[in-house]
Parts: sequence; C-alpha cells; structure tokens
Amino acid sequence: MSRNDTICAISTASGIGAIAVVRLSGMESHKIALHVFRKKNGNQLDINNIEANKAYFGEIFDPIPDDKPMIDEVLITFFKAPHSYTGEDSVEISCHGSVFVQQKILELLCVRGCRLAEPGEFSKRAFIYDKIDLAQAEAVADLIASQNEAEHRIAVNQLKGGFSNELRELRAQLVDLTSLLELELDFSEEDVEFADRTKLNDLLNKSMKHIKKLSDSFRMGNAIKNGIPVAIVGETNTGKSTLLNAILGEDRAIVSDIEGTTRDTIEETFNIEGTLYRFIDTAGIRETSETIEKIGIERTFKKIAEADIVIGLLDGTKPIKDIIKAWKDIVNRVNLLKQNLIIMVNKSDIMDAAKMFTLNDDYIDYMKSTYEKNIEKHGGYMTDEYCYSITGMDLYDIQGLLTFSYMSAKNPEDIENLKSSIRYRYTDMPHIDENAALVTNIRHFEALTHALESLQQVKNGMDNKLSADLLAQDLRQALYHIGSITGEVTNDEVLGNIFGRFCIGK
Ligand SMILES: Nc1nc2c(ncn2[C@@H]2O[C@H](COP(=O)(O)OP(=O)(O)OP(=O)(O)O)[C@@H](O)[C@H]2O)c(=O)[nH]1
Ligand SMILES: [Mg+2]
Repeated sequence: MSRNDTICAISTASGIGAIAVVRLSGMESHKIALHVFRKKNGNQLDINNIEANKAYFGEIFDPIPDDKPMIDEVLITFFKAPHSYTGEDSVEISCHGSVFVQQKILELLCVRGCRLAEPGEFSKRAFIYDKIDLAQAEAVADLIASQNEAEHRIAVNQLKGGFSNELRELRAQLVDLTSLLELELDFSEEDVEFADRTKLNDLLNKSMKHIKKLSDSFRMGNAIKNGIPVAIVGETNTGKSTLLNAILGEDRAIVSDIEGTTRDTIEETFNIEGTLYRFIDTAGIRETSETIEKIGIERTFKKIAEADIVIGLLDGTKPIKDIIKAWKDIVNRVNLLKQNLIIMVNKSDIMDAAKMFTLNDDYIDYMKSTYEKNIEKHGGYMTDEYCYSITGMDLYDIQGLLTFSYMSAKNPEDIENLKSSIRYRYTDMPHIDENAALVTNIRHFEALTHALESLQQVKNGMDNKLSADLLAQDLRQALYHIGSITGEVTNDEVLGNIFGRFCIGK
C-alpha cells in the first residue's frame, strides 16, 4: 500500500437506502472532492478556505461535459490530518442512497485520481497512523458485527482501549522483569551472587496470573460472541427436542414418541434479556448397537463437556429408580465446579405427584456427596451454604442448586421460568464481569497462550537456576507475543489477514 494515494469507497451498506456515505482518505482527498463539488449558487470552494469538521450543503456534478450536470444534492464534510478517523486528510459525502448515484460519485472521484479502497483500508490507515492499535481496529470490526448488548459492550470496551490498557500494563510488568534480569547481567561479571530471586519470582507470578486471567476470559468472551452454550441432554424420549422447540418458539427439531428420534446435535441461538445463548439439542443417551446412533451419542458427550450450562432432562413418567439412574449418569459427566447444571424432571403434566417428594431427598444427599468428590478432585471446600474454589471464590449457592425442579415442556409458563433460571445462573457463575476486558478474538487468545508458555519457560529456568541471559531470551519472546496483539510488532501477512475481513469502506 502506498501511503500517498487517495482512496475512496461507499461506507454504507450496499443497495438502496435513504442516504449513503462515500468516503475519501489521503493527501489529495480535499482537492479531488472539490473538483466535483459546488455550492448551490454554483461557486466552488477554495481549498485554502475550507473549514474542517463542518458540513457544507451543495451538489456533486460531473465536470467533464460542457453543461456540467448535477449528479446529486449532498452534504460534504472535510477532515484535516491528523484529526480524522484515518489520521489523514479525508472527506465524507452524504448523498441520496440510489445505487446509481453512489456508483456515479465513485466513478467521478476515480477519474480525478482516487483509487477504490480495499476492505478495511481506512482502518488499516488509522492503525498505520497510530490513531488506533490493532486490538482496537479489530474491535471496530466486532462493533460493526455486534448483534446484541453483550457483544456490543465488549466491542466498545475494547475500542475505548480497555483491553489495550491491560496489555500495556502487562508489557510494563514484563519490561520491569527484563530490567531486573539485566541488572543481574551487569553484575554477573563482578561475580555478585543473586541467590535471592524472590522479587523476580513475585513479578513473574504476577504477570503469569494476569495473562492467565485474560486467556481464561476467552471461554467467556467466545460464549458471548457465539452464544453461551447450553446443552439439553438426557435419555431418549425425555422431551429434549420438545423443550428446544418451546424455548425457540418454533418447530426446529423433530419431535416424536419414537425413542432415538434425534440422531445429531441441533444448535440454535436465542436471546434472553440481551444475552445470547446457543441451545444444543442432543441425541438421547441410551445403550445402542446402532452405528449412527452411537456416533450421535458420542457427540452428546462432547457437547456436555463444552457447555457452560447443562440442562439434564429426566422423564417423570419413568419409575423412580430409572429416573435416579439417568440423573446420576448426567451429574457424573458434568464438572460441577466449572459448569452449571440444571436438572429438570419433565412431563410433570402427566406424572404422579407423590413421586416428586421422594425424588428430592435422594437427590440432595447424592448431590452433596458428588460436590464433595468434585471439590476433592479440583481443589476447594464446602460449607452448608456454599461451595468454594481453592481461591476462596464462592462458586455455588448449594441450597439454590439442591432443589429439584419439575416442568412440562408443554407448559409455556414453565418454559418462561426455565429461561429466567438460565439467566439467573449465568449471572451467578463465577469469574463473570462482563465489563472487564474479555478476550473474544482467537488471535489474541493464541498470542496470550504463547506468552504464557514463554513465561513458564522463564519460571522453569529460574527453578533450574539458569543464567540471566537465557531467561531474558524467553522473556523477550513473551514480550513479542503480547506486543503482537496491539500491533507493536507485526507483519504484512498478519495485517492483510485482519483487515481483509473488514467491510469495504471501513
Ligand atoms: N405430556 C407430555 N409429553 C411430552 C412432554 N415433553 C415431551 N413430550 C412428549 O414426549 C415424546 C418425546 O419427545 P421428544 O421431544 O421427541 O423427546 P427427545 O428427548 O427429543 O427424544 P430423542 O430425540 O429420541 O432423544 C413426544 O411424544 C412428546 O410429545 C411433556 O412435558 N409432557
Ligand atoms: Mg429429540
């Protein structure tokens, strides 16, 4: 890309609209726009007298034919470098949204020396002229693509530089670490023994924790972007597909009283109070020798593992011992310290009311012991009311979880209650602060993972009492990876990949 050429593009969505915006950026942008713009009284503006950030009303005209015909009435705004989105001189023309008018204006601009912009080229220039960093440029694309409140909030936070600030802080910590190491390097010739690397170690731990926090947020960030995964699981015929359809309010999945109706997973997103969920209907779990069904059931297990929320659906019309067995099977497949489990006994409309109470007691005892096992395995402790992780964060309100819920997938009121309960549990989940910087971008996630690996090398090196210059090498690697997120270090291929996915005109 030449920094000297002037680019133009239609920045509004393609097709007919009330108004469209044509944008120019580059050294010649003012001059080129002025060639084809005149005020209503027919006078052209003088390039030396135009005011920046002011909208002028007038006409775009074709200067080539003798009668210089008007193409459209427009508003035109000039921006002067560096006070523009791109950081260059630029112009925005708001015209009427006819496809012909839009194309004609582009054509006139190109005849006068503009070039059609590539996708994302305006933002790429903004990056090159230091108006925004790479993470912010990506946030612009996310903001344009955002479809719900949570996605929007994350994109805005990243655009405002929230994430970039955290990275800057992290970089500063790593630079501190490097200078401590360098100090050690300076002294090593005088044979000073740096037996005490406590401070170094503390700083290192702090940085690693910080990176870990950011990369852990990827699961959450990704969930918000693509919908929080909610898997609906259970034995065949418990009503999973009926439930999915009821939640979505449409006949998405086939429902029948034949066991094993759903063979593959079916995913649909649904918005509850501004948060996007991805509901996953799964193949019913049962012993089978049928190959296709087996594959389907394997997928069910995979979906359970990936879900943030698992709805375990039981069939209330079955004998109690079968219900309990089915429910234990589900509980055992869920990581209760990480995932949210909602057990629902379905078909309450046709089940025997007396059965409801017997189920409850057994369930509570079993859940408590399962929690205890989970906690032993993953580290943590439990009181009567809460289950705590090893970091002391309260994970679950036990009482809230220990109540069995009955429902009928055919009762709209029950469906609404289940939706609220999903919403409630989600906000109740640990480590959720939607306002904090969240990693939603796989490129950022990978860079953070690599940085963490490099720091782990430093840590291992310190444990093995490696010399400072070797440690510094890994530290520089970590710095490199962090820098690649905001674009402090980058290359053309990476830039091409990122900006190539933008819309034209942005
Ligand atoms: N009375 C009553 N019947 C229900 C309820 N939920 C589902 N059913 C019926 O139970 C049968 C099985 O429902 P499905 O939704 O196909 O069950 P599934 O869990 O998806 O079954 P598989 O796909 O085979 O695993 C159908 O005949 C439904 O109409 C309910 O709450 N009450
Ligand atoms: Mg089904």
